[in-house]
Amino acid sequence: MGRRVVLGMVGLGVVGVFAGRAAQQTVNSTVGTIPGLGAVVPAAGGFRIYTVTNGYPEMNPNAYRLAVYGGVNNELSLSLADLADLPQTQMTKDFQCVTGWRVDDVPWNGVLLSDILAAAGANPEAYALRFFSFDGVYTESLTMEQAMRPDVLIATAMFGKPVTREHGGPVRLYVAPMYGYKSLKWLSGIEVVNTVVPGYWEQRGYDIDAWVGASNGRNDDPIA
Ligand SMILES: Nc1nc2c(c(=O)[nH]1)N[C@H]1C(S)=C(S)[C@@H](COP(=O)(O)O)O[C@H]1N2
Ligand SMILES: [Mo]
Repeated sequence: MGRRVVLGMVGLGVVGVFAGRAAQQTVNSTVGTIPGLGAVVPAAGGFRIYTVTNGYPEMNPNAYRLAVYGGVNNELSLSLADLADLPQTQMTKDFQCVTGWRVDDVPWNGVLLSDILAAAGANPEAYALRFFSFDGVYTESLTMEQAMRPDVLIATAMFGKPVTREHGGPVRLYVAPMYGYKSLKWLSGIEVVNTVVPGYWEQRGYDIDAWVGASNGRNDDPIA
């Protein structure tokens, strides 16, 4: 296993708070104007089920692999059993879509993204990450600094049960302090890269740094 990734968190705070306020203003003026969401299906607990493809991709849990590659010492291809062997993290946190709906107090389980990056021996100098979905279309991005936060999870369970197919199972990303579009479903790959490549909605005008604003009643201080 690779060395632990150690990154300083200093310097995120002020920029994060400021960007959060700016993003909130953008959000207020864009609610209800997201194109291409298609059929939005209501689900348990107030979630809406989103997909930018025609449906929900299917994955045999035994065949599932999470690829971790790019700027790493050890490329990984993690089965669900491999993920279960890594340190497990639980957190109960809200989920909020940029369009306005929100689900309070969702219990999440999985592996911290930082623990996966440590297992891969990710280059701590690398600036960013790209995330890929086995739906073949959706992508996301985080900076390395964001990815190392203790509230960014590779989620294998929601509400105490394996992540369902419509919620992005068997494995999805959960970025607690940011709007739901950062929480990519049907996760298949994580690439360690040197520049941020904007994700699916970010290429369509949404903020790359999607901090949920304090004005929405959240407590997730970007400084964390
Ligand atoms: N692959 C994929 N991931 C995705 C999306 C999507 O359409 N496809 N929608 C995003 C958006 S905008 C939100 S709000 C959440 C919704 O999660 P849910 O469908 O589990 O409620 O998933 C995010 N991740
Ligand atoms: Mo969303």
